[in-house]
Amino acid sequence: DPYADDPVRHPALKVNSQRPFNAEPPPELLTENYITPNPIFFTRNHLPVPNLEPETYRLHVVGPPGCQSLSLSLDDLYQFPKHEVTVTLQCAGNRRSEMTQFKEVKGLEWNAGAISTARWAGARLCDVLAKAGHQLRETEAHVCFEGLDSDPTGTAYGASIPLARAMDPEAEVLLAYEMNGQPLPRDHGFPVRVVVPGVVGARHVKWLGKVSVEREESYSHWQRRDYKGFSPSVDWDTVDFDSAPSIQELPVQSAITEPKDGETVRSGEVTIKGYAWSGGGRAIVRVDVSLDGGLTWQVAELDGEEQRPRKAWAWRLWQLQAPVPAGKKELNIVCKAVDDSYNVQPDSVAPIWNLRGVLSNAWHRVHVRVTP
Ligand code: MTE
Ligand code: MO
Repeated sequence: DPYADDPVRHPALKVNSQRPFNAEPPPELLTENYITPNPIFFTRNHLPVPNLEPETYRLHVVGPPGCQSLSLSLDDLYQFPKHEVTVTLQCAGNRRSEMTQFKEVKGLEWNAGAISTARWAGARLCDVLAKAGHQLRETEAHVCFEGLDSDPTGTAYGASIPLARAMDPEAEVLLAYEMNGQPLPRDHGFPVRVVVPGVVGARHVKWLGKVSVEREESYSHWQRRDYKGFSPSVDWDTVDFDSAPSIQELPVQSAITEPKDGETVRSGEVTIKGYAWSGGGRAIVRVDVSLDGGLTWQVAELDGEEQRPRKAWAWRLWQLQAPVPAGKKELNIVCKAVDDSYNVQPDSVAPIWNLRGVLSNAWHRVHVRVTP
């Protein structure tokens, strides 16, 4: 059993798949803290968790011809200026189960918990690439990452991001060795992972073994044959993965974490809580909440840290306390967020449904009963 050596996990996690391990925190725990505690941070593994020795760990940095190749130990990485940043990581498949309800898709049945926030620390990728003598600023180049996790044929997890993002100090791409002040937990990439603020989780390669600058995107299955969006009309017979760009920045997203779907709330006043986030550093400027399925709206209060323009890498938590309209027996609670480009969420799944169930960001809906 290649999974026999996987780490022990927190019992509160809702498990979607045991081998490989995929799990999300329950909604009410997800928004209990602005920073998600490490033990309940959602986990998305495609393969068994490697068991790496910090003493012998080496990161291979391979530049284009003319550049130096580096083999960096953990101590070597600690010599670079330590950079810290709070970043929300979201899987492209977050909220996939809502797409499934509309029409079958292929993928893990994530609810709204395939998203979490941590304070990450490590070396900036641009500093490490500069050390390798890397001065290219070609718009066509890519930085490819390879994990040290692999399948029985020896194929490793891999992904890439455009070189321009990697080289931009303002993009704050990290080779992270700390998560919330602790060494990375094994499930989250010990000893080193990539953190790409504002970009889909799939590019945040864990158990990082190799970084290389290439003319082409990563040839990994997960870069080329997965994590892409398609029209609702595309099915498994007609899909052409080469025709769509790889997902990088994610669209605006929000979800309700309290109350839960199917719950009973007391008449009088109801407290509604949730999260909102957008990709590419776009800040959340507003969250609208409806108690009547979207007929009328109220503006929620945004909690959490104030966001820097163009560098809003982390989510906002939000809440709304609202009187329950007299005589109501049930509430259809809906939320939708607006980012600082005035991007909005689509009102329903149908127009954004896709065969892989990614980019699921329709208005989030929760139905509750009211006790008289
Ligand atoms: N990196 C490696 N090496 N192997 C993986 O399976 N999964 C990716 C990414 N990095 C993965 C990986 C995906 S799809 C996501 S959403 C994030 O890691 C999840 O990170 P987390 O488990 O720390 O939440
Ligand atoms: Mo993911």
